[in-house]
Amino acid sequence: MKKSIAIMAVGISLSLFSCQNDSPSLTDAGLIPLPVSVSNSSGHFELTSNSAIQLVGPESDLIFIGEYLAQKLRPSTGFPIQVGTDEADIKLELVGDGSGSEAYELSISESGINISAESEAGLFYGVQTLIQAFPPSILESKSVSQKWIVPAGTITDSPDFAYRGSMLDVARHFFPVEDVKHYIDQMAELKLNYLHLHLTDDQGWRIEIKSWPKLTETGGSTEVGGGEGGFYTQEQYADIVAYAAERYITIVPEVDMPGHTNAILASYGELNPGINLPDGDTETIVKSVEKAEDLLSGSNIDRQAAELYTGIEVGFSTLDSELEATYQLVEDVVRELTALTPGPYFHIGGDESHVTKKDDYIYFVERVQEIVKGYGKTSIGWDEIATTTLLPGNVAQFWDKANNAQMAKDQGNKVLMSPAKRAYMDMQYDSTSRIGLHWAAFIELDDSYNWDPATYTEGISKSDILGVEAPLWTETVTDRADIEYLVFPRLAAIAEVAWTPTYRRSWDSFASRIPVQGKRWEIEGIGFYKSPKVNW
Ligand code: TNX
Repeated sequence: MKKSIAIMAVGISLSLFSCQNDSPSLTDAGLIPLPVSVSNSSGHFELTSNSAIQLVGPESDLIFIGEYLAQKLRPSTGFPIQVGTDEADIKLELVGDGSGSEAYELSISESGINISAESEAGLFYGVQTLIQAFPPSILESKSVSQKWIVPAGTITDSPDFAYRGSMLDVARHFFPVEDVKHYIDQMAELKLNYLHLHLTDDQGWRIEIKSWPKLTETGGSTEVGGGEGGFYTQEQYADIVAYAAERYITIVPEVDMPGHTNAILASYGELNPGINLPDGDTETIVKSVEKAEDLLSGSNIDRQAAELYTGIEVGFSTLDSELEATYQLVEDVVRELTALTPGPYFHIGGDESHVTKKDDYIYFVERVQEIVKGYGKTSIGWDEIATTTLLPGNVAQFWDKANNAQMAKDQGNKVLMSPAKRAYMDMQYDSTSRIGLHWAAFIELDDSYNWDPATYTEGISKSDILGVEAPLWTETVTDRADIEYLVFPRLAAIAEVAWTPTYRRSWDSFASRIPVQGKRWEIEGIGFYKSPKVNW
């Protein structure tokens, strides 16, 4: 007992010492997500005007990472920070053939900094940690006169989950390419590696499909609230994919179907099984279910284009699963979109198809999985798809029903964890939040942090889980400021849930580190929500 008190006293005095000292320790640097292991040593590294970055490994592959780091360091320090193969005080080393894991090691001493990894992604994550180990002012865009010190120590780190994602709904409100790139930049700083783009919904179709041009001409022409909407040309989409890939982020495109398809039905009346818009009262959905069922059971459907929809009801639309033309559309869309998408996944939606009859839903989802497989991709779908027979390797994204996650597991398929009560960033923080919905919960910062994917849902354990994804639905989100208000700081919490092993995580630790991240966001001009749970 006495001994442990003595050890605690030494610990407290050491940490007081390190806080009061000019050069704080690595453990105080506000690293987010928290690395697996951080050990302090004495002293520090100082960046000077002679500092440079040495690439060890195939230069053509590493030059982007080296330049990325240099571009972060140059403006605030005013130092030239050359990047090349010459011996230098900051060394980025790719070990082996580059095909290894996302792990990295970062060691900082008086004489230099060394980041080594067995993959480029690992090196990139090491670079992110190094940037965080500098004072936040390193991110200033104009030169600041101060000493640029990094505390000495060693970090070894690797992610807990392979899939660490976020979703941006560009269908309810459209966001221009620059906003998506800005979002990607922020994701990269948090070591997230998948961006799921929800490209289509009742209110808008946001990706050019050359063989079905009216999808964007008509279907892309509006958005929630009646604004002008918009869409990405295939070139713009390819540009987003490439920009993300440079930051080790893989794009997952989603075409939501068979529900959430009013924009298709408004563009091509010949595909419409008779869906009309909900009329806005509280019984809307029920009524449209009944109506669509009547129409779907009729043999002589008078197919007419649906009206464009700018409201926020869900569950009123469906593709006609008995119509061959439906699958021609799906096949063409999957072909054109997968050709632009190097990543392994294609998201087929599958949620809230309330007006699709059960048998039709099953037939449709099973057939669409085959189409996606035919183009070499793995399907992801919202958890409802687990009520169908899943192809091996396909993934159910848990958002609502534990039962569906269980059905995916029982079929031997993996689950992507996006529980609405924890991971939905469109939920309000509390009743005073200026935008957001609250059908699932109010989600304060500690709520988005304090959960464990491996124990959240009964029956689903760690080995059943592909990873974690935080979606931002945008019914109430109209611009970049709105995105930032809902996403930050919660995305940082989710990033740590996905990266840092549970035994290393605690709310108190996160709450002590997030104010440093807040400083970084302030410098970067990110308008984040100042949660009252944190002493900013
Ligand atoms: C449910 S989550 C939806 C979305 C809405 C969201 C709003 C899911 C698969 N479907 O269509 O935008 O709630 O929070």
